[in-house]
Amino acid sequence: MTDELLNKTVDPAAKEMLKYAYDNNISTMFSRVEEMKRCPIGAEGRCCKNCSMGPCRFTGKDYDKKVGICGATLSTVAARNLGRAIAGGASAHSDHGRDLALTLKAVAKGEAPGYEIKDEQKLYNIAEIMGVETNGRDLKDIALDVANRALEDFGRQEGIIYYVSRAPKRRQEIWKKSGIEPRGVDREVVEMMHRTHIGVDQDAENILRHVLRTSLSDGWGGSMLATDISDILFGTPKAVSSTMNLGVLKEDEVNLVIHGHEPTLSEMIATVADDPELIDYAKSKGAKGINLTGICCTAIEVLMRQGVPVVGNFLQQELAILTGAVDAMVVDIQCIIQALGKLVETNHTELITTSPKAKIPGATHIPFDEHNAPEIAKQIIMKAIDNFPNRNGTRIPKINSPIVAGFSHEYINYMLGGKYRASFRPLNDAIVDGRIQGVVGVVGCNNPRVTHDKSHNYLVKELISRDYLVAQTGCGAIACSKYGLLTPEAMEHAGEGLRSICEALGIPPVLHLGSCVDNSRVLTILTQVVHEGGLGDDISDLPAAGIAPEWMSEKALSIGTYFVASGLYVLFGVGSPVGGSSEVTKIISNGWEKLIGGKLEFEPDMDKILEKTIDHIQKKRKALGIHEKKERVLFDMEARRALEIE
Ligand code: NFS
Repeated sequence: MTDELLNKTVDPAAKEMLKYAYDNNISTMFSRVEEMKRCPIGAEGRCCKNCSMGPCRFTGKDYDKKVGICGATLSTVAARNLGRAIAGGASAHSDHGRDLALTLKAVAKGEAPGYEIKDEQKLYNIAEIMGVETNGRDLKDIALDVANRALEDFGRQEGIIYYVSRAPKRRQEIWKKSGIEPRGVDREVVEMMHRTHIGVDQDAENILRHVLRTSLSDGWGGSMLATDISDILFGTPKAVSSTMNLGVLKEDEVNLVIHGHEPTLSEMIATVADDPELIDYAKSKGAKGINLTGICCTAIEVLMRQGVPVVGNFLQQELAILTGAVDAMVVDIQCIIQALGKLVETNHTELITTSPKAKIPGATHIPFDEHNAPEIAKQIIMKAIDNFPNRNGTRIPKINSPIVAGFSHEYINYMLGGKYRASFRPLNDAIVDGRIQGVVGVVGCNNPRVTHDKSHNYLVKELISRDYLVAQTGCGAIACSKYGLLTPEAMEHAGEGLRSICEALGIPPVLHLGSCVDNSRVLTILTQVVHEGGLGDDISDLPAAGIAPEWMSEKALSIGTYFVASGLYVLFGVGSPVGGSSEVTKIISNGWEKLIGGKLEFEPDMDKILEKTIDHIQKKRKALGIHEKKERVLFDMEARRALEIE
């Protein structure tokens, strides 16, 4: 049994903690996944519980020919289930974006002490996109208008969201033609819930079209706003080095772990943690200092901007507490599992919830308010310090890896061309001449149904060895950085072409782009590659693809779908939430490809994912006429003259 449990991860630090959990009879997600068998009906989207005549389950022989009590077909049911999941994912990202817009508004009005506008240039850029006048205006007035326009995008009833104009022209036309231009973020989500209510939209293709629209309101709306406003308030990331994995916890310092998603509180904690008074207070309790670390996406936000080390990804949240060294874990929203509340009953960790939207039984609640952030951040750090003397033996795995993160779209632009001639030209040229075959995003969660971190690492290594540049975000980025794949040294795994480019440009072959909302940075990068020229006139022309090999959240589904709606081929591992309906499976792959140029597939076999990704990218290269390797010819004078004569 231990071996079986230990084989659920490839991470040696996680293995150490799982062994401890096993020896002490402590359950974790890794063990509970064995006890909780998957419901095959629900897993494939074959169950409708949208009204209380049911739940109607599509089972038995010829299940696909059955209908529910209301007459709903399996394709309607599967499409509705996917629609509701994506509405959930889109609202999570977007509510996060809304909170940041409200914070920006409070900062602009001088009501959020401790916060400031860190990246003025980014504010000007976003103001321009939103049509906010900047000439001769006070920075705070511009920020107020930007915040108000961002907020308009959530509640917009007519017209379309501002950022649609950022997409390539042809993409905008495709959205318009197929009727999926996103209007207000809230409107699309509400309409998704309405359409999937009993007795409303009963045409799978039509429901799924609105799924695309809802996801676009996330990708080009809520998520992109979250990223941009975070950059304005906390700074646009630049390359930064740090460390990763459970070994970043310290034996002799107060360990405070931040977990969740929004950077607002975590940034403030990172700022306040250096306060000499607090450090003295920590010393008075016998600690050498305060060690701030994080888990999941909020950790990535402060990693990208302040180099804060990361304890681990989604599946490591319980394991961090089991080290006995986490004096406090402060959480906000999303991906914080309820089991933590129970786990801290028998461990010394103080679990602190901070959002009115996310309380957990067993946790202490300290409500966060951006109008009084430094005080609250201090209070939280004091709680961690006060808990340091209560430790009852620690077992920190001595395992961590270096990482380079911080590849925002702006920083990549700068890396590619230098400050005065920033441009994506070198990247486009490398793709055209084949030294880089294509660009693949390998992103998303961990899922205990598949081996922790294994698929992320396998795919990334295989891709870079074949000259595909990889971009990563979220728990996928944490997964690969634990094995050194997000450092310049990862070059040794890269193919010759990719290596030559990375060496020339000084970038690693795997780029860490940020948290999950920062997948919107990938949209911006792909758009800039299109605008740079030479690779078609739309995202769907690019030799690019996206993979979420270990996904589990509704947010992941929303991200994958907005990439599809933006023209990309996206593959998910694990299993298909619509696998029960062959019709829905067809609509989201071939049907969507015809409609909008992108397609969504679910494929549990990693080798098939790799093969399909490569096939797709090679097809795109062929369509662009760049599939044949051209030797780069250096012309001498004689050759030049010959050309002129012709
Ligand atoms: Ni993304 Fe970030 Fe991780 Fe999955 Fe959860 S932390 S928002 S949802 S588990 S990648």
